[in-house]
Amino acid sequence: MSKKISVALRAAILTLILGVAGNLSLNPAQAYPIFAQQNYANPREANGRIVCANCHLAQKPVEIEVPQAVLPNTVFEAVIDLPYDKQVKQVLANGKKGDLNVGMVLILPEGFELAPPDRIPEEMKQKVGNLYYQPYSPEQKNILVVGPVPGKKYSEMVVPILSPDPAKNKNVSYLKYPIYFGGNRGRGQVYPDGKKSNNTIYNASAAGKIVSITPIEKKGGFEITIEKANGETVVDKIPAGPDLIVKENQSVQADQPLTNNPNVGGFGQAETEIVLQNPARIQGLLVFFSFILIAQILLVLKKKQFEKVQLAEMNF
Ligand SMILES: *[C@@H]1O[C@H](CO)[C@@H](O)[C@H](O)[C@H]1NC(C)=O
Ligand SMILES: *[C@@H]1O[C@H](CO)[C@@H](O)[C@H](O)[C@H]1NC(C)=O
Ligand SMILES: *[C@@H]1O[C@H](CO)[C@@H](O)[C@H](O)[C@H]1NC(C)=O
Ligand SMILES: CC(=O)N[C@H]1CO[C@H](CO)[C@@H](O)[C@@H]1O
Repeated sequence: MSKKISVALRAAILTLILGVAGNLSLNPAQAYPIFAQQNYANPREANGRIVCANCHLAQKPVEIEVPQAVLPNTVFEAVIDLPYDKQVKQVLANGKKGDLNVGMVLILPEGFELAPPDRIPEEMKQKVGNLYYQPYSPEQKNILVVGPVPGKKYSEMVVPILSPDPAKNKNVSYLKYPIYFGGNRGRGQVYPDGKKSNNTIYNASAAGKIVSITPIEKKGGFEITIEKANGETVVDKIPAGPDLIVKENQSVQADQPLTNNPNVGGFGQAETEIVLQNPARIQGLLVFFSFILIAQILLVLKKKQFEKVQLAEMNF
């Protein structure tokens, strides 16, 4: 029990250090997996979409590699890759530019879970590093999340996984199972409540002429006043972060972009398969192979014997 608490404490301290080091406020747009955890009982929707895509609108590729088959009650690794250009900077929640964070959700078949530390081989521990994977919820130990963590260090992750034992868990069978994976780099564009983050494009809310662009004191950003054809005015607030691409006196259409799109990150999902292999089948297979081998040897011997007989006959 105390071990569990200390792991949680270390994770909390790590998050704090990362937050301070990265000059981040503990802004929710940074803490993506927790958002999904709070808002969705299951991170994978019925149509197969992983819910992170609701806030991370841009798409970027992700990769996952697992063994083709595993034996029951065995520790193996899933290798995750979130490729991106490490040089790029993104708009942080405070409007400044900074490095991208990464995060991911891994949906394993029922019964599979994070390998307990005492079962992870030393060599695998080295590869895992200081990442603390957490179950999605206390009931869903087969779903793992991590993030946000610095992308420069963790764009490749190794997840240590323990396979279940059908002899002990009746819900599990020796079958081929799907594994779903979603990975993200960079901040989201929308919060779960629908509000936009600083890391997205801002469009004109109405058609008309831009009559003024006023910088917002202290916080940064701009207030853009648009005068419609009927003389009414609307004010579009742009937070610190995205760059303006319109000027005073310019005419704009409704939904015309007022800013660039500062987002450099993106989310992607992938799926793969794993076979939970019955060791009895492998033993059976080995026995079968041995038989074939013996049969082949016997055939060869038989042939040699036959050749000898032939030779003997020729010598007559
Ligand atoms: C098996 O599945 C049932 C129903 O889904 C669940 O209540 C039970 O906890 C599961 N057993 C194990 C060992 O996971
Ligand atoms: C803003 O404009 C961009 C580019 O035209 C478009 O892709 C995007 O959907 C628009 N966003 C909204 C909220 O209208
Ligand atoms: C916009 O138009 C007004 C009135 O014609 C003019 O005074 C102002 O200088 C113009 N602003 C810019 C940035 O061109
Ligand atoms: C939506 C959002 O993330 N808004 C933030 C944009 O940046 C300012 C600081 O410039 C923050 O105060 C906002 O919360």
